[in-house]
Amino acid sequence: MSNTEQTLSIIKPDAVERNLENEIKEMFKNKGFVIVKEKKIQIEKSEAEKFYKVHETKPFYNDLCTYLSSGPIVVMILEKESAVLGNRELMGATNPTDAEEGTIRKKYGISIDKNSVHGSDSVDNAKIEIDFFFKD
Ligand code: IDP
Ligand code: MG
Repeated sequence: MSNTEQTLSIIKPDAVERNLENEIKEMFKNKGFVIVKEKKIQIEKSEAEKFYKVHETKPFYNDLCTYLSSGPIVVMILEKESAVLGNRELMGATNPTDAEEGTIRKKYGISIDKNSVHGSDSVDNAKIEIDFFFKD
């Protein structure tokens, strides 16, 4: 039985700024992800606050939203079998220090805040996040 899913991926400002967009996309493609839609945008802080609303009580919320809106990002819909979990595995742990060899965050992440990529954490959140960026 096939279980094709879509998930939302963001290449964050630290990675776009270092021109890592193509290398990171290659890592997705090499794992069998299809990039269904993509766009390079810069968002307002107010939009980042909406996107990360789940974290609004966290001490790092304000810095996180300032950061995500600080420069261009690449937002993508990725598709493959079990895409949500597969993307989380390929991204690696939130803190690059804890990320496994071969993951994007291990390879490119600078710190827990500048960790190069975002990925949806569940199928339900993937739908919400895809709508957030791609609902016309
Ligand atoms: P995730 O991106 O691996 O799903 P979340 O816990 O959802 O991690 O946190 C969202 C983002 O907030 C992280 O990617 C990271 O950039 C930032 N973040 C998470 N925890 C901390 C922290 O303790 N200090 C600073 N930033 C953090
Ligand atoms: Mg998360």
